[in-house]
Amino acid sequence: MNTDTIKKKAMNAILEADEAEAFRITDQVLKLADKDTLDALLYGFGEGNRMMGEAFEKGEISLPELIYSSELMKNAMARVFKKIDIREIETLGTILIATVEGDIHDIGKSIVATGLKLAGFKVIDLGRDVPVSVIINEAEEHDVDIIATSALLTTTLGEQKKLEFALRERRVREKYNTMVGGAPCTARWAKKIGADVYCGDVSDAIKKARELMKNGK
Ligand code: B12
Repeated sequence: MNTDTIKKKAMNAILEADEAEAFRITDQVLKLADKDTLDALLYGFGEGNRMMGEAFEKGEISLPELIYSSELMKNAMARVFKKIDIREIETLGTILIATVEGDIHDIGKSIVATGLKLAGFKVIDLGRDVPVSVIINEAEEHDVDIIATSALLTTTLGEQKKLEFALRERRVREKYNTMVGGAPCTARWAKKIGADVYCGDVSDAIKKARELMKNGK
C-alpha cells in the first residue's frame, strides 16, 4: 500500500466515522512500521478532521459528530502507542504544546501533539485555555526545546505575541524555539511577532520540529 492510498483511506475513515476501518488501516500501517507510512496515516486523519471542521461550520454535521471523529483518531493513535514502545524510538527533543488562554479549541492541537509524539518527540500537552505565565513556568520546569502554541480565534491570536514578549521580558527567549499554529495563524504572523516557525498542519509541524532540533538553539 503506498502513502497516497494510506492518506486517502485514513481520511475517508474519519469522514465516514468508521472506527473499524480506522483501526484496520492503522494496523496495516503498524505492520509496515516506518516513518513515512505513519506520517501518511496522520496526515490522512488530520485532513479528515479538517474537512469535518468545515462540514460543521456549514451546518452539515453536528458538534458531537465532529468530536466523535477526533476521538476516533485518538483511539486509533492509542492503538499505535500500545504497539510501538515510544521509549525505543530515539527521543528527538521535548515539545511543550498548549492552546492559548481564552481559547477552548483543542482538536487540531491534540492532533499535532499526537503526531509529534509518534514522530519521536517527548510531548508535554498542557491542554487548552492556558495562560502565558503557565506556559513559561512549565517550559522552564521541564527544560523543553520547543514551545508550540495553538490559537483558533482572531481574538486569542494576540496571546502568541504576548508569549514572545513575556519570554523576552523574562530573558529566556533564546533558550527556546517557538512554533505557532491554528487556523487564523500565518507565516506572516509568525514573522511579525518573532516566533521561530509557523506550521499549517501536523505533517508540517513534524517536519519543522525535526529541522529545528537539527539546527539547535
Ligand atoms: C469545532 C469548533 C468549535 C468547537 C471546539 C471544540 C473543541 N474541543 O475544539 C466549539 C463549538 C466549542 C467552538 C466554540 C467557539 N468557536 Co469555534 N470552531 C470550530 C470549528 C468548526 C472547527 C475547528 C476544528 O477543530 N477544526 C479541525 C482541526 C483538525 O483543524 P485546526 O483546528 O485548524 O487544526 C489544524 C491546523 O490549524 C494546525 N494547528 C492547529 N493548532 C496548532 C498548533 C500548533 C503548534 C501547530 C504547529 C499546528 C496547529 O494543525 C491542525 C491539524 O492539521 C472552526 C471552523 C473551522 N473550520 O476551523 C470554528 C471556529 C474556529 N470557531 C469560531 C468561533 C467564533 C467560536 C466561538 C467564539 C463561538 C461562540 N460564539 O461561542 C466559540 C469560542 C469558544 C472559546 N472561547 O474558545 C470561529 C473563529 C473566528 C475567528 N477567526 O476568530 C471559527 C473559525 C468558525 C467561524 N468561521 O466563525 N468552536
